[in-house]
Amino acid sequence: MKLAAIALTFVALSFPALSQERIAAPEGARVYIISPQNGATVSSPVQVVFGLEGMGVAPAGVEKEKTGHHHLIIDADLPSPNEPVPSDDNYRHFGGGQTQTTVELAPGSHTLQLILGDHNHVPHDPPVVSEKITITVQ
Ligand SMILES: [Cu+2]
Repeated sequence: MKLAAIALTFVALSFPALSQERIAAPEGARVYIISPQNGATVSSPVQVVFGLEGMGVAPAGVEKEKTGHHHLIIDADLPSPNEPVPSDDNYRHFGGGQTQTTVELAPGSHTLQLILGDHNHVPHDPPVVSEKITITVQ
């Protein structure tokens, strides 16, 4: 039993992402969508501009205090804060440190939300997330 606990501790220390270790977000850190505005009617492709206050942007893989990189959540809910943000059409990573993007969206209603991730793509503690906005693509 004790040996198993030691082994588990070793695994957790060896793989920080698996131990669900989360980096503290600085007080007052805020991420927000500068554009488009909530409720806007736009045409595709849609330019989405990311805003960040109280923290800096660093590329994925670069461990630097009070930084992170953007993830754009399209038509989906917030991911688990305890693991790396998923990577698919609904959860897009901007690990190069980008602060804007252009997305192709089908006509209709869509939601957009930002969540910051650390060098391991894991959300901070507490998670730095934007308001979820709804736009209409014509
Ligand atoms: Cu990421």
